[in-house]
Amino acid sequence: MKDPITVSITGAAGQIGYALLFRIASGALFGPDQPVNLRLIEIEPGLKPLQGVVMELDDCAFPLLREVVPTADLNEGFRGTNWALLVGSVPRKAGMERGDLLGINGKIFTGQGQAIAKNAAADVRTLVVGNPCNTNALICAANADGIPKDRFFAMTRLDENRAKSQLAKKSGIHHSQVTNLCIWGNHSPTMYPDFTNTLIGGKPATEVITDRAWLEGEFLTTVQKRGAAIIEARGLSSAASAANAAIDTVVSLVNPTPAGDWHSVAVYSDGSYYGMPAGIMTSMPIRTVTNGTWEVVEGVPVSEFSQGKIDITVKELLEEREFVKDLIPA
Ligand code: NAX
Repeated sequence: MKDPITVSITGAAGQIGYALLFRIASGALFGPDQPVNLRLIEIEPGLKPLQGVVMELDDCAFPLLREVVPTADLNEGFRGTNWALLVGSVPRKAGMERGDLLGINGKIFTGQGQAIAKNAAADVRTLVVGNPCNTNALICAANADGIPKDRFFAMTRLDENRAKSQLAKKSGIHHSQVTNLCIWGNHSPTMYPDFTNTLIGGKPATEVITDRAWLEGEFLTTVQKRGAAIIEARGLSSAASAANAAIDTVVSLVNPTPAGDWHSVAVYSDGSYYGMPAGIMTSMPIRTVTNGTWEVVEGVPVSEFSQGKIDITVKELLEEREFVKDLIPA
């Protein structure tokens, strides 16, 4: 039997947590022969509901699940962890400005970055889901002394999956046939789902769907506003699809990417790709080479239309960084 992989999850008693833990425990991240330990992190008021979730995990008797540690202590929560999934954060409330939210949540990620650096396994990788996830990931990486920046990620996979599903519906071709779809920039309504390089059944999406006005209009806004549409319909924000996207992200980062394709995840920009400024976490086309090594896919054509959209989302990332500059050590 293999040694277990330890996964830490913050916000474990929240709705994404509830959709995520049981899939991880049943082998969705690392496969059917890989045992896992779960370290479940909550704030004090979340510990009681978390206790109930742990009871349910017990009651599943998952063959792959080894140790489960519920805790509000960050040192204990990140001890020996191989994958930190940072889901917990404070939701935006009425009357709260974007800057307020960035400030409140930003502070969470300074402490978590420090605790990861102090306690995690040498190979730790961190995926931030809690919003605003790109900038939270930037703060976390900046405060995790000694951990290379290329081990931090922020989730834009839900946007990629949403975009693929919309293109599949419009074209009548199954979503498994939609490839090469990159989300550029921020996980926010400014993100840009790049249909110009997407393939549907191996053909350019722009040849399969000839309604350019739909691609540049309704398609983009549907994907960008999908989160709000789900809240409107369900009365709650996306949870199962967000958990699924977190799983897809990790699976895509531990397994080599199929030849010619790429996947979307926000990574730390060092300024060398696609004119992205250095020092932001921005979504780009990523290819996993081996478990632990990934690269930005170079040479993806960026049309004038695409560049205009990328500029908007990058501007927003720079503004977010400015809001939280006090939380980013030089
Ligand atoms: P919930 O409010 O259901 O759960 C959040 C949980 O986090 C709560 O149990 C809370 O007690 C806990 N928490 C708060 N602060 C914490 C801290 N400092 N340490 C540990 N736990 C803490 O929210 P949920 O629907 O699960 O969403 C979680 C986050 O994911 C939100 O920030 C949300 O905006 C974000 N999302 C990100 C998405 C993405 O694509 N990147 C999509 C889905 C989702 O909107």
